[in-house]
Amino acid sequence: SLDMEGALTARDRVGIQDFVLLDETTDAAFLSNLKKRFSRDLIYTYIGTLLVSVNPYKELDIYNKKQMETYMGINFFELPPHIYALADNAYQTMLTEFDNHFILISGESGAGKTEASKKILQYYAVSCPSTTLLNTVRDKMLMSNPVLEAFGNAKTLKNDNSSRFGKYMDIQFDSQGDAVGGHILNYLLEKSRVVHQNHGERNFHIFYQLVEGGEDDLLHQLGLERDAQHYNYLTQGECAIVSSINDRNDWKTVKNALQIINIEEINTNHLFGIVSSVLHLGNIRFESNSKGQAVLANNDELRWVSNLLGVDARSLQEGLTYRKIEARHDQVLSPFTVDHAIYARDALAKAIYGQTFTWLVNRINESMENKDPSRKTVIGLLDIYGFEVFYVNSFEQFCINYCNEKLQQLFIQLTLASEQEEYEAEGIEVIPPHRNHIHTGDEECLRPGDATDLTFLERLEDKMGNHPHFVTHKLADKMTRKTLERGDFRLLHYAGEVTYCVVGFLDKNNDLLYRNIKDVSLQMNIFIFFQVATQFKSSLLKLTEILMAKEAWYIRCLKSNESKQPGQFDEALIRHQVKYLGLMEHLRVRRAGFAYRRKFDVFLKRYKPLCPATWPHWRGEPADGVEVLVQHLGYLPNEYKMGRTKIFIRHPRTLYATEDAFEKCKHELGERTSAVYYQC
Ligand code: AD9
Ligand code: MG
Repeated sequence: SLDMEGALTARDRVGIQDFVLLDETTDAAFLSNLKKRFSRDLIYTYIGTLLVSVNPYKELDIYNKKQMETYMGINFFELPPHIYALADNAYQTMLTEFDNHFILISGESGAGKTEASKKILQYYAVSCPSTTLLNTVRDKMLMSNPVLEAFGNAKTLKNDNSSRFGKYMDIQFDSQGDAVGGHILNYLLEKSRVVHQNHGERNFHIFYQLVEGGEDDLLHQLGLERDAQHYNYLTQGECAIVSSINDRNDWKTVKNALQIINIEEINTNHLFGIVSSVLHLGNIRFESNSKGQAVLANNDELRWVSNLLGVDARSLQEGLTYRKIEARHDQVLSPFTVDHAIYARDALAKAIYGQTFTWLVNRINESMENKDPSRKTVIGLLDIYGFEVFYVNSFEQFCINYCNEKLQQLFIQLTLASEQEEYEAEGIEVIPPHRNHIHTGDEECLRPGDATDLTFLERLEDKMGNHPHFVTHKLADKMTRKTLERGDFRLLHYAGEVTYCVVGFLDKNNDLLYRNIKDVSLQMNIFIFFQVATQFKSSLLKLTEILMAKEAWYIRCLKSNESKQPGQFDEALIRHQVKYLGLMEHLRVRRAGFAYRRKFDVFLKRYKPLCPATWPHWRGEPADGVEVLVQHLGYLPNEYKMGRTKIFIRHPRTLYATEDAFEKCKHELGERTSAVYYQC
């Protein structure tokens, strides 16, 4: 019967689509709701306007054009939660309020951040009004993705397409809402991957794409073998072939994308020349002569490198085997040992690749540049590398995790402050909720200037010795000491404990190129400037400023399981993420004051069928209509407050009851309500 149907509400079928409406704010209730939805492929759930997303590890049919159209211009809460709804809401708000926004996408490695950012970009590409001229800007923005992913993503143990750089992209809109331009800021590429990969990991995708997919002619010109196994820099991880990756197809996509972002053929050739030169460099071997000095074991590769880069072969050879020492007016060449030579070779490969990446980002930015200087607003998309912990963690993990820590702090700062601000703006008084202490790391660590890795560690001990979230072998108690090596330090991050091995920290931090290698590399016109890893901290600081000046939207991505299995919901893993991402806290803050708030007109539009006085039309002010409506529904005075533009509802159950009534009424009204509410 109708009653029975009515009783089986949306809630039973698909769980609660907004955690704010949960009966109780326990971890168990939270997880059970998430699981219920996940089992029905409903990967999105709100906490108010924050979007929680659980990686399904399978293609869902929810990202097509029809879905996009469904979400265009809708009210946020009217349709099932979707990333398009959040994208649309940010966009509509930007248009009506003419201000800047950003979408912060966070979550650990493999949680789905990059996929989310792509979905958002695709949504804007389809949903914004279009003219032929602007279509080209749009295509370029979309096509920047495959290119940057080819050069900046790699297979790691956590993710087959792991971002190894941080990316902040501004999408610029004119006052009509047309996407008119874009700009990318990139953060600290993990250059060490160019010369070294851990077991089970790969180098950056582009190398395999080129070797697998590159046309015969091209490979011939570049002196490359069609075999990744041939290259030192591609084989250390022993997994050149990955089942989820089709390097040959990706090669075509990247080539096409390079064209669309206006990289001329000559530069494309140059670009692949440089990529190849890195592979050749990696195959240069050294031998020790009778004096213990490094000499080249093979000349072919050197010749290829010098040809491809357009640098003098002799000075390249010299740069790889001698150090230039300046003595008064003289320059003295001091020979390297084999180890030093390998170090110099790898340093050059990393520098070349790093600068190429910077060059690419600059070219992409030129091509997406907004030529019209008139007033514009932006939506920024932040997609960085996620928090990651491996068996051995080095400088790269330290920077990545530090970056995540900073963004978590920003999130906390922004969400709590903005909650308070909204109450004030609406003239509503609430007592701020009690907050648990949230762990913060210490940024003191990101400073150069030590002589060796171990003196760096000692200085860390001096500086941080008393910090409760920092421990080393020397500082540890007996039990903990057993789990630490002498060169280790351990930090308690917001997302968990990580043990870092300091070996190589200093080199990586200083990012030194030997002097004469630097001279060689300066011969290449592609070099624009030298980026030092320690700039990272200040660039993150700048990023924070950029973000603080905008209105924030949040997507919190959760990794469903460690083995990339479709549909698998690893409860312990998810519980841990829910905890460290502060989702329960966020939820409690949302509910501590007034759990729910909606603009008067929106509230009225949805619930007006519930009251004869407001159905089908309310002719007066929306605020008055809302008042009449809630009186009719029997809201008690302490259950809600009328703000300046919104109604605030204290307990979810109040709204909940209203929702249930609405569900029932919808059946009775049948076709009269046209919106496809809760069509999941
Ligand atoms: V990392 O910090 O860059 O290592 P991300 O970016 O968080 O990480 P990514 O977006 O790359 O993770 O997602 C990892 C994989 O999960 C993807 O390659 C997809 O295979 C899978 N994934 C993620 N999101 C979705 C989705 N919405 N639908 C289907 C998804 N599959
Ligand atoms: Mg990513």
